[in-house]
Amino acid sequence: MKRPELLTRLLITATLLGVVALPLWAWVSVLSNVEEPLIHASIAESGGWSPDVIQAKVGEPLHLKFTSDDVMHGFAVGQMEMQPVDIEPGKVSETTLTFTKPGIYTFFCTRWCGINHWRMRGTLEVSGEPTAPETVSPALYVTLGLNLDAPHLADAVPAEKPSAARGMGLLHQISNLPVDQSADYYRSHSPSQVFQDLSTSGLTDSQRWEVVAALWAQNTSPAALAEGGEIYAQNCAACHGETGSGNGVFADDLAARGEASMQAMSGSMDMSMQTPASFSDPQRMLGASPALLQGKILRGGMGTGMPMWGSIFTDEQIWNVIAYLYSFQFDYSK
Ligand code: HEC
Ligand SMILES: [Cu+2]
Repeated sequence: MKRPELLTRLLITATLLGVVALPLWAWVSVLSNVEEPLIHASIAESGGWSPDVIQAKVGEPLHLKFTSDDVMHGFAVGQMEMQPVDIEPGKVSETTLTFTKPGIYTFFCTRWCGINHWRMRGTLEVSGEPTAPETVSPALYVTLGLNLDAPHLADAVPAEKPSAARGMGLLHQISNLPVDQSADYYRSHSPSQVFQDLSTSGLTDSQRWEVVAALWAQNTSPAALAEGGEIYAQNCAACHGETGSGNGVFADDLAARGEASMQAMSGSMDMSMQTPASFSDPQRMLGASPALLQGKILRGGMGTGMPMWGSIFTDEQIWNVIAYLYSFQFDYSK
């Protein structure tokens, strides 16, 4: 290529850059700096989130700004690794999210702002192609065909809280116990079913319960129980009580408010308010398999005031909170 020709080309390129690219660049940067609308948070009775539907695209950062119209709220998106954002009255807080999968996400309030706190939920509609492979399998209660609404009371309960440590000793001593130590067996059986399965073991009733407690302890870990306990304290204790006995600070309000505080969902006309389930009731808890509790937690509703949590927590978080619920029944101390 001759020298003058090269120069001309360079000149033309530079001019084009100046004429087309620069303004384009300026325009794009103006566009991306457009003020995002402010998302207002207020207690559910005054409308909750406004707007309560947000759109986003896979792979494109979504910048959100919040303020509160009344008390302190919080923002988090279900099933997403993120730091919850505190939303205070008179202040603006912000966060940026990027999604890897399209779908309908649930965003929710992370601060107990009142009796209807858990109703403060909104929808995030994410469109586009997935950038990570998707693995969706049906929940275990669906695979097992469990009827979540059937009564599930245990027909036998232990005389006292069974010790997992003593059960662990028995598990190691006795070689041919008729139980299976797999996660599948644990998840699909209630403690009282396992107690029945142990009827040919030659153990006393209290020893059988101790073996059950050991199997339940084996299927979780101190770290998983700690995470489950944290989720419970933040999301469940206000209704179900710190000690699991169903007497949380909102339990009386729930019963008194009746219809008013019911979860808005189809079929809500048939709902009747109930006091939250007591996880310290052995008949109820020892008669429920982890799969059954998972179904109840995922689905919520139940014709009562139980919120649905399926779109909020990951599978692992739900198994951990279930493991924690059983700790109201079993003695896990060493
Ligand atoms: C707004 C109050 C409220 C909150 C918050 C709440 N629950 Fe419930 N829950 C209820 C009510 C009411 C019931 C129904 C009572 C019943 O069926 O006996 C229930 C029932 C349940 C049951 C079914 C128990 C059974 O044996 O049938 C499970 C499991 C459960 N809740 C777990 C949870 C978990 C885990 C959380 C937190 C992530 C939670 N709940 C948060 C009110 C609540
Ligand atoms: Cu709130």
